[in-house]
Amino acid sequence: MSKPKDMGSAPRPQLFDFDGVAMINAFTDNWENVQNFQARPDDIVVATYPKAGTTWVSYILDLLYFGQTAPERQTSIPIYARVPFLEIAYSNPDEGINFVGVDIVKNLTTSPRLIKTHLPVQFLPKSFWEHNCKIVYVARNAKDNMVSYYHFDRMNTVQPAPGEWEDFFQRFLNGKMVFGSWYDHVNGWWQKKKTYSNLHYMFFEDLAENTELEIKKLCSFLGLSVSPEIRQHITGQVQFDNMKKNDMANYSTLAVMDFKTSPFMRKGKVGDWKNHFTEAQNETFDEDYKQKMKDPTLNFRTLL
Ligand code: PPS
Repeated sequence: MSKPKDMGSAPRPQLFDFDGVAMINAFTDNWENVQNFQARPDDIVVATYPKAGTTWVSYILDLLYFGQTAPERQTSIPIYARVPFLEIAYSNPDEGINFVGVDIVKNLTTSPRLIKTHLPVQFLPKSFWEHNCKIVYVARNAKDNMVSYYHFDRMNTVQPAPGEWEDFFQRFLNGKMVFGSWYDHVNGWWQKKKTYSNLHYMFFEDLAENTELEIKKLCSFLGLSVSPEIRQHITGQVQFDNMKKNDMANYSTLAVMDFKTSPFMRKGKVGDWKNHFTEAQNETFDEDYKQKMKDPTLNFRTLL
C-alpha cells in the first residue's frame, strides 16, 4: 500500500464533545452499529486508553490462541486485522482504505474473536456485559502515555494534529484527547473491575518489568493451559525489538501513518517522559494528578 502523496498537508480531523468525551468522526460515525454489536460469550476484548500497550497485549493474545494452531497468520495478517478495532469507521478511497471495525469483526473466521477497543467503560456495547465476556484492560502511567500519544498524533494523519508539546501537555491534563480523559478512562475501568469479575486489569509497566509473569497471569485469567516452553517462546516473540521489526505487528503496512515522522513502535520504554517533561511541567502534572486520582487502590509506576 503506498503512502498518501500529500501526507504532510492532509487535513486533520477536529475533536468534538461526544457525551462528555472528546472524539473524532472516525470513532463515532458508526455509533449505532457499534452500540448494537452482538457479542459472543467467548469473545475476548482488549480495552485500553490509546497508546497504553494495546498492540503488545493483542499480539500476546493472538499468539496464545493461534500461535500453535495457525502459525501462518503471524507472517501474513497484520495485527490490526487479527484483532480488529471495533469502533473504527474510516475510509480513504484514494488509498483503497475502508475500515469498518464492526464488519471486520463479523468477518473473522477464527474463534475466539479477539477485539480491540479504546472506548471508555460507559461506552462499551452492552452485549459484551450481557454475555459476561472476558475483558483484558491495559493501563499505562499517564506521563509515558502522554508522550507516546504525542508522537502518535504527529505521525498518524487520521488523528488531530498534536500542536506544540506544551499545548499537547495541557490538553492531556484537560482530557481533550481522542477517547477523552486518561484519568476518567483508567479510573472508569478500574471501578468496573470491582463489580465485574471477568475483567483483568494489567499495567504496561508490569509487562515491561516481567513479560513472562504477566503472560502467566493472563493465561490464568483466560483459563489457558500453556507450557512453560511456549510461554517463554511467546515472551521472546513479543519483545520490543522483535515486534518493531515484524511488519505484521509494527503497523508499517498502514498508509495513514508517517513512519518518517515517528515509528509506531517508537521506544517501548517506561520513563521516557523524563526526556520530554520540563521540571515545571512535572510539578504542574503531579499537583493536578493528586486532585484527579483519588482512589488509593489504583497505583501507577512512572519509573522501574
Ligand atoms: S494504539 O495506537 O493505541 O493501539 O497504540 P498501543 O499499541 O496501545 O501503544 C503503542 C505503544 O506501545 C509500545 N509497545 C511496546 N513497548 C514495549 N514492548 C513491546 N513489545 C511493545 N509493543 C508496543 C509502543 O512502542 C508505543 O509506545 P512508545 O512509548 O510510543 O514507544
